[in-house]
Amino acid sequence: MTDNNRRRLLKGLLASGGLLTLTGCDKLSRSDWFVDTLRSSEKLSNFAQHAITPRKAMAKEFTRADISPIHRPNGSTNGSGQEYQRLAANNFADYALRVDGLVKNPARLSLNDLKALPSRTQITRHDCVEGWSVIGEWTGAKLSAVLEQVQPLPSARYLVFHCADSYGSTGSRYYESIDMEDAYHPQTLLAYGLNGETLPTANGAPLRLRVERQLGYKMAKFIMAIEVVENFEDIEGGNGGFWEDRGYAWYAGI
Ligand SMILES: Nc1nc2c(c(=O)[nH]1)N[C@H]1C(S)=C(S)[C@@H](COP(=O)(O)O)O[C@H]1N2
Ligand SMILES: [Mo]
Repeated sequence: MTDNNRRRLLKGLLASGGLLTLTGCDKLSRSDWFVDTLRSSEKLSNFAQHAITPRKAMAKEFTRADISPIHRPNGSTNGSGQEYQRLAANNFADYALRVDGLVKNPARLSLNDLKALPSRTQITRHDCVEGWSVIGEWTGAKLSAVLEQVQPLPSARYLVFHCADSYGSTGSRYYESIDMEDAYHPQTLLAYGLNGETLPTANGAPLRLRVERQLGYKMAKFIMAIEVVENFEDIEGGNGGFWEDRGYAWYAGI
């Protein structure tokens, strides 16, 4: 849809109040949650702005021929802690992702539960802030599908990913956060597969985030829990991520 068409559609929508039309329009459609949020009128102008200049572009996707021979791991190459070690020893058969916080239906999702959700496979480039890139084929559950199940409350603004490792000798747990815009993006995945195989330990087994238009440090590996929050001021250093607490930008768009 061109910007002009989008503007025209929006004008029509705002005049008629016909928000349901949105669900028929691919470019504008969101989850029911999002449409529900729209129904509260104070959010409407905010929405109009987003629809006209969306932060929704798709990241470039590549072909199989472009896949890097080795998907270079970085940061922690294994989870740590008793719980993670116990789960890993049993091939993650007893793993369950906890999803809680500001949601209507808190959930515990096994790998089989996650694999039963709508999934996506995409060949994308991973860019690390250190200046190197790798291309890999990721398979995972769409994060939007998880959110449709747990139903974030209207006050929900961010998802915080709690990981099983503490990086280096800091003793602090790795964690990351993204906003709802990225959470509902169609390429945002909870990945359990890399290059046609089960996600290797070094790359974040059993589950890692793919948020394709941001730098590598946003892509939390060894995810144990997702907490839905209104703000992250009281979590760890208060800046929304392990590296953010050490000075990196919270929004690492590329
Ligand atoms: N839990 C956790 N997630 C993490 C990291 C980490 O150390 N721990 N490192 C980040 C960084 S800086 C990068 S570049 C990528 C590396 O992903 P890869 O190991 O699959 O290449 O993971 C990110 N996610
Ligand atoms: Mo990185």
